[in-house]
Formats: sequence, C-alpha cells, structure tokens
Amino acid sequence: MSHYKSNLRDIEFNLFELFNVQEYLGTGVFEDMDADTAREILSEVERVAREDLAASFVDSDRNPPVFDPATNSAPVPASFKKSYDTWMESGFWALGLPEEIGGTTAPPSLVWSTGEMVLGAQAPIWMYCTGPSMGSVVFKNSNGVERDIKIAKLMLEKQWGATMVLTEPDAGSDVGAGKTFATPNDDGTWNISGVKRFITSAESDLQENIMHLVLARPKGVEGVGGPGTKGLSLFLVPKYHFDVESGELTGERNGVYVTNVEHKMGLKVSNTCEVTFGDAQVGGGEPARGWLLGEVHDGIRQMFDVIENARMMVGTKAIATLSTGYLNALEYAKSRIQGADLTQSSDKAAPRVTITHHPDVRRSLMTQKSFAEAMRSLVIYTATWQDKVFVTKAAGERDELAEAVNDLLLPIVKGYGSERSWVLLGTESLQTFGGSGFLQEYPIEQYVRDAKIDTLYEGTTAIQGQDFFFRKIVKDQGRALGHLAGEIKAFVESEAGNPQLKNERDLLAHGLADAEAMVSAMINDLMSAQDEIRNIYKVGLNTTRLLMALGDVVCAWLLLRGAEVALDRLAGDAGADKAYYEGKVAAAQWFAQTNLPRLAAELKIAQGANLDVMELDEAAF
Ligand code: ST9
Repeated sequence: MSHYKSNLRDIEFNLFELFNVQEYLGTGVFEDMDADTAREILSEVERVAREDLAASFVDSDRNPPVFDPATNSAPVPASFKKSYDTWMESGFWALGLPEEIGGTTAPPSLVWSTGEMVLGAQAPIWMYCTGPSMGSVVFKNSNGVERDIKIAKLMLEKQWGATMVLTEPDAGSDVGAGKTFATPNDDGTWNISGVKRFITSAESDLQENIMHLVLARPKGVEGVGGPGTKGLSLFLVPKYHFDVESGELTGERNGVYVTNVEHKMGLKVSNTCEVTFGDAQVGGGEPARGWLLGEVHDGIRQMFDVIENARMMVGTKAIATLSTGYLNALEYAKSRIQGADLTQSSDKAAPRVTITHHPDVRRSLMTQKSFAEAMRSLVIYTATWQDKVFVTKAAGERDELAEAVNDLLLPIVKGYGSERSWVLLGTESLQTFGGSGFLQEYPIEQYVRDAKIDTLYEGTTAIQGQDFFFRKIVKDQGRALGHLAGEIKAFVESEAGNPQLKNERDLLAHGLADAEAMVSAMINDLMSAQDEIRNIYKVGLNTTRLLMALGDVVCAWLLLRGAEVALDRLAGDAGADKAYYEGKVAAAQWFAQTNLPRLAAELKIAQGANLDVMELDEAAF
C-alpha cells in the first residue's frame, strides 16, 4: 500500500471552486489547456504519484546512494530509478515550460498542483528532473545567443540533469562570499576553479549528462568580478562535453567532479554533493570548462530565476508532506482503539473507543487538517498570481502588481510553510500514532526527517524573514502588502459567510490589525536606526516573527474564503460532498479561533523588542 495519501479533492476545490482558474483555462495563451484537460492531468499525476513514484519511498531511504571516491560516482537504487523513469516517460515534467524549447504551455497553478502530488509522494524525483526547467532559465537568460538557446533545447530534449551551484564551504546564506572563480579562454569558454558544497543532484546514474549552473567570479576581465553577489557571473558547466549542434556527447569528461556525498538525516536518495571544479588532483585533472550565460555579468539576478522557483518548490514539498502526514495520522486515529470516552473515564468497565473520540486527538487532527488545507490554499493562491504574470508576459506586457504580490508571498510559502509543516509533522502527526509513530513501520518518522531540510535549504527561515521585511515590504514601499491587506480588509468588511463566519471575520480583522501594527513598529525601529544604527537589531529580532504572523493572517483569510464557498455549496444540495464542505467550514473556524488571538501577544513581544540580548556578553550564553 502506498505511503502517499493525496488530497486531490482539496486541490480541485482550490483550483476550480475557490480561485476559478477555469475562467482563463482554455482561453488565450492557455487555449490548449482547458479545465477538462487540466482535471485529466491532475487525475493521472495523482495515480502515477501514489502508485509509481511512492513505490520507491522507503527503499530509497533505507538503501541510499553510496559515494565511490574511486569513480566520483553515487548511483541511485534501482527502485528509485524505476520511479524516476516512470515520471520522465509520463512527460508531465514538461508542463509549464516554454514551447519554443519543447515544453507544454500550462498555468503555474496547474504545475504546482501536480507538484504537490509528486513532491508528497517522492520529492527527490521532482528535484532530479529539473534539468528541463533549468533549461528554461538558460533560454530566458540567453539574450538571443544562439549557442545558449541550443543548449536550453538540448536540456529538454535529452532530459539532462541540472544543478544550481551557489554554496561554498564558507559561503552559505552569504552567497556573495563565494571564492570560486572563472578565467576566460581564447575560444570564448571559461575555466572554473573552486569547491562548491551542498549541491543537490550533482551526481547520479539517472541522466546521460548534467548541466551545472555555476556562480563564479570572473577574473582577469576589467570592470567585472568585484566583491559580493553583484560580482558573480553565471556559467554553464557540463559534466560531459558535447557537440552543441547535435547534442551528442563527445566522450570527453569535463573537469567537474563530485568529491563527496553528504550523509544526511533524511531525503537520502537526493544526492547532496561537494563538487570540485578544475582541480589538477581530481578525476583526470582536466580543466572545468564552461560558457558564460548571456552577455552580461549579472549572475545573481539570473540565479534568482532558479531560486524563486526552488523556494516555491520547497514550500510546496513541505506542505505536501504535512498533508500526507495528516491523512496517515487520521487513518490511524480512526482505527486505533485506546481508552474510554472522557465522559466515562471514571467507569473502568466503559467501552474502549477509537482515539478520534478524545478531545486532544481531535484538537490535534483539526490543527493538522486546518494548516495542511490553509497552506495548500496559500501555494495555489500564490501560483494564481504567477498565472497572471504568465498571461501578461505572453501578451508582451508586464503585470507589476502580480510580480510584486508573488514576490511577497514566496517567503511565506517557503519560510512559513516549511516551519509550520516540519513542526506539525513532529508534534502532531507523529504524536497521533503514540509510540508507534517512532517506528519505521509507519511513514511519519521519515516524513519528519525528510521535511526538516525544508526550513534550511534555499534560504533558511531567517533569510526568508529578512527577505520578507527588507526586500518584499520596505524596498517595495509596502505596495504588494498594501494590496493584499486591502483584499483582506474588503473580505472582513463584507457579509461573506454570514452569520456563520461573523466571529471569524472579526478575529481576522484583529489579526490583520495586529500584524500591520507589527510592521509599523518595525518600520519605526528601522527609521530610528538612521540615528542609532544598533536599533536595526530590534528589526532583526522580529523579522521571523513578522513572517509567521502574516503567514497566519493570509492562511486564515484563504481558509475563510474557502469556507464562504463551502457554506454556499451547503446551502444547496452538496450531495456526497456534504462532509467535505462541512470540514472546510470547520477547519477555517478552527484556524481562526486557535491561531489569530495569539497575534496580539506576538505584537506585544515585537513592540517590546530591546537590545538586551544583543548587548549580552557572548560568554553569558
Ligand atoms: C540550495 C539547493 O539550497 C536546495 C535544493 C535544490 C533543489 C533543486 C531543485 C531546483 C528546482 C529549480 C528549478 C528552476 C527552474 C525554473 C523554472 C522556471 C519555469 N528575489 O539583497 P541583495 C537578487 S541552493 C529575487 O543585495 P546580498 C537581486 O538581483 C542554495 N532576486 O543580496 C538583487 O539585486 P537588486 C540556496 C533577489 O546581500 C541581488 O540578488 N541559497 C532576491 O548580496 C542582490 O541582492 C540561497 O537561497 C529575491 N528574493 O546577498 C541563498 N534577493 O537588489 C540564501 C536577492 O539590485 N541567501 N535578489 O535587485 C540569500 O538569499 C541572501 O539574502 C542573499 C544576500 C545571498 C541574496
């Protein structure tokens, strides 16, 4: 039986009942992707994910790849290769990629909905198969350079692997501290030298070639290669050399070798590699030759095309794991008989009941359900803004508001999504199983191990918090936040869901006001830092707090919007969906009642920020 429990019903609710994507499916740029086709795709991806991709979940954890230093290789287990091949044969990986290079036009909301199911069933498959999508980044940044367009097409056609190569042993969050450098050759190629760390998918036996997208600092060229991230350029460095015209491998090895594969707590089949470029002592000692992408040296901006997508991916993965964790916990709770009903606890002979009868288990299950459904809504809502960006770009225009709102939401999807998911998987989903949750017989312990990384890679939660406040709110001058807050206020002031949701809309109004007051307090601290620079520490003490607070507000709002739709359906004949819609209303009410009142305390803490902890001698810690 599959470990993976999908929630296609809820995905479809978000797409077709809450956000109404069918209004633009089958039209304009999405002419060939109508709602029926989208539903068929979702249904087939659900089946493949549950049956085929999930099949290697346990084996690939218990028998992970082993690094062989003699050959610099780390083959994946056969079970995983089978799952991977099934996914590649399905062709669904091409959804959302540009048709010019062989992709299939599809709205991001559909792509991320399929993503949830793949990532929930066997996340490393999605991560190993990103060569084609990174090909689209190469295409986007090719500046019309024919060679790069051809490379982009080959990355799709040949289904090569690809990596994002930023991190170094001493340059993690601080990408600009990277020392890897690139020197130009006479033939237009560059030689890359340095050691990178924590590089996902840099080695496996899944693809015939891997294209590394490497940030390095150009040397020996006037005016470029200065300190920090702005001095970095993006280079395309293949594992094997190939003929750009035909795509055939030449048989020559490039001097880029995996020199270690990390031993990790979870997500073990996903090879996390140390990669050495152009070291005479490594492999055959060949130089690591690559091409500068495009014509300009703006590697960090180009790499953020990958990073933004990867942050969305990580948030979606985390949320997908919480959802299947919850559904596994629910199934267990419905069958596990333990103890008497609390109302009969003094009667030692009272009948034993399933644990779903116990208040604390119900609290836990409803907490899991409401967060899983709220954050699914958050992912799909964010993706609908990406749909708007997609549609306007296709028309040769820009929707700056859509871009900004998407940018604002990304750190919430990634930072808030991963934190809430990882914590809830451990404290609630695993806990539902009692001691059995600690056993490998059930998938939850692996979920917990596999999900922890989501708060760490692609920018830690601390980085997401800083990005959220300094870049997405302050640098944006509050435009995107103002728009979102305006939408939430309009909902609060409406008659939505009356009378059932009146109390919750009131709670939302207070929650939003508290979060906005938190932003104001932080802006005040930031302003005061102009006179006393140390006051910026007060801001830094609160960036993660604000991210989590606004995450709660946005999630509550989205759930309540869903509840309004559900109430509407319940007012008619909901038929077989009655319990589903009742669950939507209950989850929204629960989320609002049990999370939003806490924001008043968070505001108080934020307003009380002081410098004590910053002034404390390190020795006192
Ligand atoms: C990693 C791998 O962790 C994990 C797993 C990978 C799985 C592989 C799967 C990948 C799938 C992806 C497929 C992609 C395909 C795409 C398909 C498309 C259909 N937003 O603030 P400044 C830029 S890898 C946008 O001064 P600092 C911007 O250009 C490791 N851009 O930064 C800006 O210039 P300007 C992950 C942003 O102080 C410039 O950067 N590592 C954003 O120099 C400089 O900005 C990390 O994530 C943004 N949010 O450097 C690093 N932010 O201002 C974490 C910056 O003029 N660290 N830019 O616009 C950070 O993010 C730091 O904040 C820092 C700071 C490095 C940016």
